[in-house]
Amino acid sequence: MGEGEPRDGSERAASTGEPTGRGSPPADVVLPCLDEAAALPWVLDRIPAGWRAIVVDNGSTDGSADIAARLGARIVTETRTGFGAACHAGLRAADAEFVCFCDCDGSLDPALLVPMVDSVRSGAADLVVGRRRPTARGAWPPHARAGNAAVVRMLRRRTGVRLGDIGPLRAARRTALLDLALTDRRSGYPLQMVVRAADAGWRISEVDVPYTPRSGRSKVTGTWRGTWTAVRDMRAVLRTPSEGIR
Ligand SMILES: Nc1nc2c(ncn2[C@@H]2O[C@H](COP(=O)(O)OP(=O)(O)OP(=O)(O)O)[C@@H](O)[C@H]2O)c(=O)[nH]1
Ligand SMILES: [Mg+2]
Repeated sequence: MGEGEPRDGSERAASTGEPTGRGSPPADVVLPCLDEAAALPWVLDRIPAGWRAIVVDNGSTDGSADIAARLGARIVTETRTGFGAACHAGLRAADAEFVCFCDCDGSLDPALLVPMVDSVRSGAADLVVGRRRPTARGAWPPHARAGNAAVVRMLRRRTGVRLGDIGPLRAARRTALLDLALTDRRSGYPLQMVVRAADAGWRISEVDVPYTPRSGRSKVTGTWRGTWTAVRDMRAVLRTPSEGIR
């Protein structure tokens, strides 16, 4: 399958198994969404049974919010642009004991969140992060991987936490996440979550997750400029001393 080529739901489902959340505690899945009409049907179909999808519409002009509402998601509208603004609006709207985050572009399978939430529930970890493992060329362009690797090295120097990826697929307890009082509203949001969690003594664990080519148009990592902006946002997070961000 080539880069950017749309995949249909059956192919993705075959690669990762059927969605299942039965037997797991209900969780809310926050899905930041900026023009993801092409990906929404597959993404929402993969939300584990009994869980709630919270699609945070961040100024979409392609009808994403209507599509998501028709497919049964809760819609939250966030007018402030930025990945972090969308994620945080979703976190604030959530009310389940466990909150997950997942990109809404079809690159990550929300069904993979079930064991991640189980790990938090069992007390094995406070934050579980999916380490992206690309399944095809083009899923994760080399410049984006290089930027991510640099950020991971800086994270380790800053906190001692060893992660292979600042991945967007995550699970944690809702109240604990709110207590982190995250302030970044751009691309630094996922990194700030890890930094503050580390500073607060959370146990952070990582699991491998398949990363497939996104559906629709790339907004960040598909371009050098987008990647550079993301790395700049993340460096700003790492430069902020712990006392200054509490
Ligand atoms: N970049 C960006 N993404 C947003 C925003 N608001 C919501 N999103 C969503 O956040 C998720 C992650 O953004 P992506 O565009 O996939 O960013 P990425 O995965 O780093 O890079 P690409 O997939 O290559 O574009 C997607 O579901 C977007 O639709 C925003 O203001 N900026
Ligand atoms: Mg993406």
